[in-house]
Amino acid sequence: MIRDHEIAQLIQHEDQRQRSGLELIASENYVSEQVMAAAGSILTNKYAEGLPGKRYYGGCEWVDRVEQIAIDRLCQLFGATWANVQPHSGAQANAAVMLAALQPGDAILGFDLSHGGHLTHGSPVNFSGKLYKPHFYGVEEESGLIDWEKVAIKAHEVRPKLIICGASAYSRDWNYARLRQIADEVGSLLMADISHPSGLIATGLLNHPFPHCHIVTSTTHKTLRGPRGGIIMMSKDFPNPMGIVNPKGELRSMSSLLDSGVFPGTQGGPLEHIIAAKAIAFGEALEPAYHKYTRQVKANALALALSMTQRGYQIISGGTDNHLMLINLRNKSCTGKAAELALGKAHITINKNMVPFDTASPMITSGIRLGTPAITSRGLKESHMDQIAEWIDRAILGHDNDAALKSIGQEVCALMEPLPLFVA
Ligand code: DSN
Repeated sequence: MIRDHEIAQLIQHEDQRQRSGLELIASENYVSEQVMAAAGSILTNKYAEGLPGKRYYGGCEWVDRVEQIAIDRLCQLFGATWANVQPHSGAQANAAVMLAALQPGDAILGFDLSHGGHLTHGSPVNFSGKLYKPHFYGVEEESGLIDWEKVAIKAHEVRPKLIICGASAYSRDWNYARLRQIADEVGSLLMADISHPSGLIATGLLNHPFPHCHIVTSTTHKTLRGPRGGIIMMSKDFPNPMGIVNPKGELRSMSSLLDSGVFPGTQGGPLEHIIAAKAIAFGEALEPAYHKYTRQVKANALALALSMTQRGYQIISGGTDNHLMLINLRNKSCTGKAAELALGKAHITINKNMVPFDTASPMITSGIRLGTPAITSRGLKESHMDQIAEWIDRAILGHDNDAALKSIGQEVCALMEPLPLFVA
């Protein structure tokens, strides 16, 4: 019970916003009551720097068990043999990997942010682009697809120490096997950041980065449907290829470098309340109901993409294999910014997004990104997707007509308000 009236009221408004609207931000989701309860639990009071059984503080006997359960369930979910569940976010997970695997100034090769990549994969405004020497691959202008042979050419040209695959706005699957061949040819480590599609990967609906990728990172709050946070995993440990030794002169394992990359490298005390919530979410993801959920996420995305295409919207890469789609609005006389604003007035939450080869700025953009993880958690099915596409189309075409947007908003709320926030 929150007694701070000011904050309680604001949380109440946000609760109402989440219940009444259509949440189409591809990176958002709704968690179960038990995940929320753990995230708000008494474990927030505990300091536990270190790892289970190896802490710098007393009194860790219970959080040790919580954290070990989280590690074990995560390894089971992804077929990993090693995991660290402490990163506070996906960005923190990626920072820890780079600290462990690279020296400042080393070359890295990632997917271009403006083509759908992520800030932490080498953007010049991020630590990854400031501390390391970033190079990028992108999609083809015609097809909107990544050409793996062009990635190979780029890798041979720049000889990166780390190749990063994974994206925030790419609706197609990844060829991890080909990327591993490329990494081996140039003597690079290969890291997959599966933050977006991790839930679909865990349930076998997309290619699996293991055993091809040396290291895999993810957030836990997108398709994985856990609390906000990050994770790092490996399917097989190996001696670090950088030749880093311990005080006895022995080559350190990659797992020990990654653990050190998280703590003390980039973080202090782990958030054991969030780790408990992660453990619960991983447990939920091991249940058959979660497989049903991820299949529905994918089916909903396919249905929404089809309905948008039928209304004349151009989806980058021509469709979707996963939970999201990136839509080019250049043929609709509406910028991404204007679409985001108009849809917001109609109680439909989306984000503006640059499209590949965009000439508009990141604050304006020529596109929008739509995703189905959150609406699927609320119980929506393929049969609802055409209605959603119709609302989006009406809102974009009438983006400067506030009365029309208000009327769409009333229809949206009539559908969404009676639905629960979380359907297992
Ligand atoms: N904010 C995440 C997303 O929306 O995809 C990326 O960090």
